[in-house]
Amino acid sequence: MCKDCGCEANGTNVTKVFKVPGMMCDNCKKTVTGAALGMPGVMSCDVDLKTKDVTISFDSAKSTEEQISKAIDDTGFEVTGITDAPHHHHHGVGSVIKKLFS
Ligand SMILES: [Cu+2]
Repeated sequence: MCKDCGCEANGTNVTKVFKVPGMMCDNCKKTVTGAALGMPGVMSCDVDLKTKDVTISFDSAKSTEEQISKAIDDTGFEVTGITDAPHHHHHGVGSVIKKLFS
C-alpha cells in the first residue's frame, strides 16, 4: 500500500514479499510462480532466487495473503514469512532522493 503518494489509497491492490527459502532453481521458481498466479486476483509474481523473495502483487479483495501463502505451501515450498514490499514507483528522481533521506 502506498502511504507516500496515495496512489493505491482507494484500492485493494497490495504488494507483499513472501519468503520461500526452499527455492533453489528455475523449476522451483516456476512451481511457486504458477501457484501464485493461479490464485484469483494475483496480477504479478516476481521470484528472486538469490534472496528467496517472492514479490506478489494482488487484489486483497480476491485473495488474501494467507490464501496465497497456502497455495505456495501446497506445492511443497514453505512460506516462512510475509512482509510489505519496499515501495517503488516511478515518480522520478525527486521522490527517490526524498525516500533515501527521509
Ligand atoms: Cu529447484
